[in-house]
Amino acid sequence: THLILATRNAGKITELRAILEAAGLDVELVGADAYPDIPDVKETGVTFAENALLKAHALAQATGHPAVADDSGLCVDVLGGAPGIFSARWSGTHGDDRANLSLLLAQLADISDDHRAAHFRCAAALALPDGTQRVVEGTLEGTLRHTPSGTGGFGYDPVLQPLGDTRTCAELTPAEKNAISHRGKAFRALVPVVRELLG
Ligand code: ITT
Repeated sequence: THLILATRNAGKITELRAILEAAGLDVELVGADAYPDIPDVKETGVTFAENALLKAHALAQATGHPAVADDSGLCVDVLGGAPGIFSARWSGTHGDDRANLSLLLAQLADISDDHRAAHFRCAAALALPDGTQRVVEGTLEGTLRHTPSGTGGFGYDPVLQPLGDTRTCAELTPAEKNAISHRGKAFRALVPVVRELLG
């Protein structure tokens, strides 16, 4: 089966390939970049799940192949859950990880260590060309550092320190991150759904 990863985020694609291949899915994974003529869907949902379903459904309809999508972000307690679904465009420029991270750290400059709880959240959606849709979620709880550390991963990884660890997500190996991450949890939960619906 041809399974399309409905994302143009390179960091996500790397992680999703590793997570889905480790789960032993017998599918050919093709990134959305293989379909450059299909315009990006507007993320008009108000939840991670809605946006993940929008992305997966749009690509499944446009290509005629089953598609999986990820909608994810960082939710900071003291900011009432922001940036949340706006994580990729928090600074105003979509996908500018450095600018997004700098703005967030500036906004949290006066917040002490005791009040820097945050979590990553990921919604993983599967959509079939016949309109069938499924979505599951995963989270990774942690605290936010005052300064970035590490070069792995992407996005806000250099500042999120998972509960129970002394390193940031950007200091974990890819396998260590996938084992505990919001994305790893969500997509491992999606695998049996993919098996059930695609065989
Ligand atoms: P696609 O819509 O093409 O998948 P995107 O980057 O626009 O790509 P999202 O709207 O889901 O995707 O935004 C995800 C953002 O959340 C991402 O740009 C990061 O800033 C942040 N994020 C999500 N998962 C993360 C992770 O594992 N580590 C660090 N930051 C993460």
